[in-house]
Amino acid sequence: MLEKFERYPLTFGPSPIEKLSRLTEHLGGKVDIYAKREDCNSGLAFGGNKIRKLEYIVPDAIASNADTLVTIGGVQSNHTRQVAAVAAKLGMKCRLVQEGWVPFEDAVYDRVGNILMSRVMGAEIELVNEGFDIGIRESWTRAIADVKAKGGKPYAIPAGASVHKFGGLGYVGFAEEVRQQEAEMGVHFDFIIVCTVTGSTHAGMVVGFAKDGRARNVIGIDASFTPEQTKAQVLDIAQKTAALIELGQDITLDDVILNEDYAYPRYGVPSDETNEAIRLSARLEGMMTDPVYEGKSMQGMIDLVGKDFFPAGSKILYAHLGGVPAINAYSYIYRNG
Ligand code: 5PA
Repeated sequence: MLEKFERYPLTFGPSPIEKLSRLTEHLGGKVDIYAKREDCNSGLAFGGNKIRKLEYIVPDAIASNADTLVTIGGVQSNHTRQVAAVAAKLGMKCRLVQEGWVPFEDAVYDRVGNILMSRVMGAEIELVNEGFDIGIRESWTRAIADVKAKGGKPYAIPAGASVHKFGGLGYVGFAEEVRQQEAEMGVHFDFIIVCTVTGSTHAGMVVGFAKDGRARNVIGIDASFTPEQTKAQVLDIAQKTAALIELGQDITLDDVILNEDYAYPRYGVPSDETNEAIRLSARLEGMMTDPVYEGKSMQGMIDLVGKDFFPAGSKILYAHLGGVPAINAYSYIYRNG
């Protein structure tokens, strides 16, 4: 599906799929749970879903002769950390706008985890006091103009690398990779669980799995707490990506399954139930998840298993998209584990 697109390798290769046997057993054993470990897909500053997306964006950045990658996220954005790592690897500069998307009051929220690593990797960081919004931000447009004004050649990457013309391709490739691994493992996944915020991870999967009729088996768990905007963005990216790769099938709103039940109390703030899900998968599997994204999709998957949402015998693939470094910024919550 992606043969005509250039890809710049940044990952180790296919990310591993492992069975979560103890979690499966703990939840009653009626369904089998597996994880695809996008959280360890690369050696670039702990990896994650943005690295896979950036493989299809970097060739365009190089072709444009840019010398600075410019992007945006919240203070503890994983995306900005991954862009900083890729810029370092390519020998480019990196300019990051980090907005106050999360009203969280850990004393060192803006000193540890993702932002710490971005600083160490040499990114120039501007903290901006603006609230959460997955759309195009004025602060980002200003940063791009500023790089130009100072004689640099910016390459603009939107939040989450999502509303970029190639933003959906990486997770189309994920679906191809899963099909290959299914053939090798002799397993067929009935459902894929994905955490959704800026949308191109989910959108790419919808397009990639549409090829074998599984678009609606991709279960998005919203973590944005602005699900209408997120769902519209997933649909838009999926439709544009389908056209770009000449999928030959229409993607409609019904193909975007987004569960809104687990994003509370708001973006970036974990609920008690999210924290319990983080502890459960950590204690049963040694698999860490974070309070902003993957803890919420883990909570959603666990809750849906308990509600018999998945028919008995289903095989479920939890896409672990990374993000663990942010947990350092929430240290007070986990001070006793
Ligand atoms: C993020 C995103 P999408 O933005 O593609 O929907 O992916 C959601 C997601 N899991 C899921 C993890 C660990 C993520 O980091 N992170 C953003 C960031 O700035 O880090 C784009 C919001």
